[in-house]
Amino acid sequence: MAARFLLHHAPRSRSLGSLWLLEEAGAGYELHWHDLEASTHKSPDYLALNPAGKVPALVDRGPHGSWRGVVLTESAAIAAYLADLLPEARLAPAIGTKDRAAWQFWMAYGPGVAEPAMMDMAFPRAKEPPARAAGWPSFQEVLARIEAALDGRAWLLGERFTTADLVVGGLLCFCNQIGMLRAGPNVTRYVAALEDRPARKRAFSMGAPTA
Ligand SMILES: N[C@@H](CCC(=O)N[C@@H](CS)C(=O)NCC(=O)O)C(=O)O
Repeated sequence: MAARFLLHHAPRSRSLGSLWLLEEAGAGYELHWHDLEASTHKSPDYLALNPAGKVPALVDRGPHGSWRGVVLTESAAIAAYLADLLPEARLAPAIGTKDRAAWQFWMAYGPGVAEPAMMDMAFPRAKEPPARAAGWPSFQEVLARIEAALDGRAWLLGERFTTADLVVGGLLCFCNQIGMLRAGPNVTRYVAALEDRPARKRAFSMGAPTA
């Protein structure tokens, strides 16, 4: 039987976060490699899976391989889905536990606040929107919030790594790679610990198959 999950992935792209997650979870998966330069992610077949024409997209074939048409896009949605689907991987606090609220917050904070703030920093707008109308603050304020959240904690939720670290921390690692992270001591330590995770190293060292 084919692996349960099929990840549409491209090197040096956001889909690395989903690959990292599959490695953290120890899930069985196959990869469909895309070449963004060759626009394979704009083919009609792929647009039928993800009309946005972006990676990642995760196909879930179901526990017995018989599901059809179950496709998730959006990195944070994929992370939340897999964390709940694979509770034995302990990548999210269970529903009904105290830590779940914080996990839910950070899972929304990554794509809803931290990432837009990071994009605003990388690509400043010609005209800033009024602060009261913008849904996110400056990236330096985002960093200050994460710095405070990590005080005395290894990970965002405490002693246990969760998908919140993958979603929010993965963005910080990306900023670090491109030299845009002006971080305090907690975030600096946090990014180093994330970069040191074996599952992340495996995901980041996988090369596309040669034709
Ligand atoms: N919000 C989406 C963004 C995905 C995304 O922007 N992917 C980029 C790669 S980093 C992409 O596929 N770009 C190709 C294109 O738009 O042509 C997510 O988090 O999954």
